Amino acid sequence: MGWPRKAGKRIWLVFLLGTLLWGAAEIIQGGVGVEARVEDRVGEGRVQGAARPEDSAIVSVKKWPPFERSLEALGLDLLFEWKGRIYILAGPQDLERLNSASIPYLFENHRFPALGQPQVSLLTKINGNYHSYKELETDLKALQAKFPQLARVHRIGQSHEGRNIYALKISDNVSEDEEEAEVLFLGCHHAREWISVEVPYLLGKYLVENYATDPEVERLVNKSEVWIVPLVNPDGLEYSIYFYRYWRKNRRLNADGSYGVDLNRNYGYLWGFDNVGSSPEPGSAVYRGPAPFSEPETRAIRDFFLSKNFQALVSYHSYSQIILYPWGYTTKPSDQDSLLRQIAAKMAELMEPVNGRVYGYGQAGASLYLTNGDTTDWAFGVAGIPAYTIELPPIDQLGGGFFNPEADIHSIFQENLQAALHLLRLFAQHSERNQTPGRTKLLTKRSEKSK
Ligand code: 0X9
Ligand code: CA
Ligand code: ZN
Repeated sequence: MGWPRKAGKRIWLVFLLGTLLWGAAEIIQGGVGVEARVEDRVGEGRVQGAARPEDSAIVSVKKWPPFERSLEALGLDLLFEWKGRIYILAGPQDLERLNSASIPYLFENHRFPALGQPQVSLLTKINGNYHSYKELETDLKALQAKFPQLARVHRIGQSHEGRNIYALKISDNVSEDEEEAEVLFLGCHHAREWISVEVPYLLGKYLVENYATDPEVERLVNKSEVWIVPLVNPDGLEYSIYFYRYWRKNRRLNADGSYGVDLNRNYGYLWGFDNVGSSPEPGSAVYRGPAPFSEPETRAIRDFFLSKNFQALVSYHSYSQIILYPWGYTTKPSDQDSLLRQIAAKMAELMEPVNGRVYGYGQAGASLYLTNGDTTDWAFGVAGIPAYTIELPPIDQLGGGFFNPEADIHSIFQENLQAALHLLRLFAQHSERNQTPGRTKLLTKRSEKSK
């Protein structure tokens, strides 16, 4: 969940910014007063899942191997390492866990006074230029209205709280299902990763707006069906905007009174493989849910995916500035490792000259940390297609973590556009060469192989 790679002095600035947003969220929240107070959630002597900013603390634990090993099992929200300590965003339930694991910690809230530059234009609206659910809905429908031949909005499901999950289709003859390469781009499994809504949305906008003037865009749009689901977790995003900026999961009310399932641990391939890559504890930031595909949001993606014949998938997240591919559940490479690596390397190579940002790449389970039940292991596991998690900038917490300045949205999109165009070229070309409809046999399907 965004583990740092280096430390430096910018730590202060970053945290000041975070605290500022935090403060703003509290103000809004005070005015709205929807969420239960913490006392309401302490039932029968049990502290329930933290949800509001004032319920959480930043604590630090000494970076010491035995502590690190115990921490791994707790599924806490690790923020960064600094001067030999690990900083953690912890709610009351998390503090209980640290207590029962006998891990000593220090409260660090005093280190981060609210100063510094806002990263979104808080004076106009709290999410600045980032899309809220409603703003995205409006903008998607506007794209369809402006480019009726090329863009169409589909509703592929609903969230727990009844918000629509939209898929934007971009293609020539968009109302017809043609024999063209299908590629899927997903955004915002995780609520606080706001930039991951913007990148896929802007990709769709770019393709339709440049269709008439850019012959390559025209060719790619004609030869493929690009599907974009910019907001997989609408309830979580709204919660992150209006209540608690650091929210990650969806908004399921769990049996123990805590909230949220980590949608990127709820997919059905090797779901719950172990308790390192996901957690069985409802209050955990990486809670996998009660069953594979227990969540309406992941079911929407599953059913939509299975109704099509996708040849590649990208799921945008933040942060770490790295391109990841399966497997995530193990450090062992897949049988397609060299091909997955080669495509990732090419994407990173095309991205770098745009703004000078260097994206790392590698197998997810070996590069970042283990996960199970994530989107890309599932897509690769069941359909054998190249599936990438692109962790958008910055590289680390010190570079801003989940809080990308509005001014960076455009440049982050521009570099990611090059990676997306590369994938489209690869598959649009492939289906041209094959002249065969449906899935190209770029990768061998697992189901077709002898076990
Ligand atoms: O933990 C995640 O779900 C992703 N990182 S994030 O900080 N955006 O939460 C990483 C998923 C990478 N995929 C695998 N490791 N399988
Ligand atoms: Ca078409
Ligand atoms: Zn994420």
